[in-house]
Amino acid sequence: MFRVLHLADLHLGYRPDLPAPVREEVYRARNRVLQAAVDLALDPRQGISLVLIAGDLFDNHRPEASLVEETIRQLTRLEAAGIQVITVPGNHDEITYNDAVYRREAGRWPGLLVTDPMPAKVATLKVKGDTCHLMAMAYTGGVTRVDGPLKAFPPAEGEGVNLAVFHGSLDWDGGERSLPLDGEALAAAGYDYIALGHIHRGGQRRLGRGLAVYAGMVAGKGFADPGTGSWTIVTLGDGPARVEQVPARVTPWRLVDLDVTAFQEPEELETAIREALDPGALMQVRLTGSLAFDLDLEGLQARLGHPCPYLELVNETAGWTPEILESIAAEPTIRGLFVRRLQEKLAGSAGPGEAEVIRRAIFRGLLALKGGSR
Ligand SMILES: [Mn+2]
Repeated sequence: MFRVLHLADLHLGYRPDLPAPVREEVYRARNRVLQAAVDLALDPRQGISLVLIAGDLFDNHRPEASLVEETIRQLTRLEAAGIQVITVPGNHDEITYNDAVYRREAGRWPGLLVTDPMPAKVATLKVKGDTCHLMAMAYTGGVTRVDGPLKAFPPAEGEGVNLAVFHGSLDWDGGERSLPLDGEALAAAGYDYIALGHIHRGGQRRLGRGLAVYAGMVAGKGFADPGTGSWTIVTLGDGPARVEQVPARVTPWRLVDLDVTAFQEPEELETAIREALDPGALMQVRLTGSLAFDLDLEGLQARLGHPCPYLELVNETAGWTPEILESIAAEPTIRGLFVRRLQEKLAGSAGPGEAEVIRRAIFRGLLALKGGSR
């Protein structure tokens, strides 16, 4: 029996789309995730004997030299402690290119670096006395033959644990550009555990007698790709594969939708935002519904200060409530005239598409007349 730390999609070197100081902070924190993984693997309480990296260790095929050095240093710590490490290139850190990190550093990459362009048995390892057959591949543009989901997987060996590592998508939906894997063929191959990378939200599925698991991305890339916040540890060699998730200390990305329709005053909105905030998270608060007051997003953001590592307010409201618009339209002012004109247009609009454009024009126009930008 042995325990495996299954990693995938660390995306080291990724810089999020955030203002400069926060971006660099999040970038540095993400690059420390590998060290955290190695620390976890070296923790004697975890009893890890094997570390699998199922693709997209790096965010691109040519990461910064200092990051490459640090990565090699961390993986060497595993080797020095007698923990075996297997690296499979992904689609972000594709091995295809001549200047790909895995081509340039192949000679000194710690552990086993998988380079076979088609599914193959790449090694038979001895792990804590167990025999472990390892099947894997490295997608290589122009060499890997894909004209549909991959089906030609080497069959499991009779004795020992059969372990597969792939970076791709189980069962092609047609819109997926990365390596498609045929679930039925994988099930028929008879592996005990299929360590997958590529799907960042993680997940697992029974495949024949084995278990296919997406470890998921531990540290998020953004509000739409927030990461799992947990490590995947697997016990093999003693009955069916057993998977456990261990919480990781990473900064969460959290997106909160807040309906503003019920609020009468900006202060109520401010209070509701404060209540929705997680002080340890990178946060986006999306305002929805209709506004019963003037929304001064910049002013609101300034009043909120820095209650968490990052806070982004996004106005996705439908604009002002009809009552507010009526009262603005009644004003003997430029903005009153503006609203009256556009409301006339709205009354004679051709269809819902045009009406929506006019509503947005009213909303943006009113903000512009106030000197606001959103
Ligand atoms: Mn990925």
